[in-house]
Amino acid sequence: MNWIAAADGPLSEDDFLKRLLITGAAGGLGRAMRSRLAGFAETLRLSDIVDLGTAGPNEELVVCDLADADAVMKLVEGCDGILHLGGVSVEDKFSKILNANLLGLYNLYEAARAHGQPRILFASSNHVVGFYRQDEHIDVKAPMKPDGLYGVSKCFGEALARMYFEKFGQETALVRIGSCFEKPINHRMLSGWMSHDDFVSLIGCVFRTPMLGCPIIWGISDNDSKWWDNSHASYLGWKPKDNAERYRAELEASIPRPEPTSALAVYQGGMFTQDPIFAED
Ligand code: NAI
Ligand code: 15L
Repeated sequence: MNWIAAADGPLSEDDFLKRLLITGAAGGLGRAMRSRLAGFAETLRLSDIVDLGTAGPNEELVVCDLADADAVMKLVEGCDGILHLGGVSVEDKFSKILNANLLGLYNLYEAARAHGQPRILFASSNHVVGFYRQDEHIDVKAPMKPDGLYGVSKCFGEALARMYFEKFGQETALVRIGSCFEKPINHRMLSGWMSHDDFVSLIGCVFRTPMLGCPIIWGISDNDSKWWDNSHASYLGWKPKDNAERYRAELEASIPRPEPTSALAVYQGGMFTQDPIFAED
């Protein structure tokens, strides 16, 4: 079986997971990870609330709503790792965020508790600290400053994971992803961008390290411009290799630099800081 090199070299057979659950597998990141993680486990169990297409050779497909506790209990059974990408991924009505990101996460942790505590990588977000300014450099000790209800739901997720770690020893990597897309698409992303390849190598480190604990990790590539310090997590051996700087010239030629007073240029969370509280129907 083939596995993409993680920190310093290929994983040995012993490092393979039997069954890795990927929630949110139909989403942008889920689709990017689906093929890249094919060799990471004997079986990939892919789940989403929407259709997932046709199963590949080592894939199991499960359509379910994270808010459905019984379905999530079955979903997690038999898995020895969980890459949790599922949920509402931008600002939205509170009822939607509540179901997917709060209730859904509670269901996932209860299912993990019932089924041998598989290690979890939780896709948290830079929006837990979105109201820090771009001229501030912070580490994981900085108090949260969420920039909307979506950011608050990720704060909840980090707190929930921490409680399950302290109370039950459930290990989770809390990855505060900056902007994980094919390439940075605005000036703000020159600081917060993480390449898909660097995310894959981070996933490798998280599931390979003998003792994970419950660290917060900034999900960013090795960008020249950085707001966040990952030095506390060096024990994971993660060495991101890409650098958003490579795209600066292309970006500057294609879009104007934002006004210095615009939220896009002022806050780490960019335009998320300007979102309203969306009204329920
Ligand atoms: P996405 O919105 O493309 O994918 C999320 C997936 O979750 C969707 O396929 C959606 O159908 C599924 N989902 C939503 N509600 C659900 C429910 N109740 N039950 C089951 N599935 C449900 O988002 P993307 O970009 O793929 O992000 C994945 C994760 O990473 C999200 O949790 C997001 O908050 C987090 N993240 C992503 C960043 C990025 O740059 N792509 C940055 C920071 C965090
Ligand atoms: C996020 O948390 C979102 O899920 C993603 O769609 C991007 O908007 C990203 O943050 C970002 O801040 O660029």
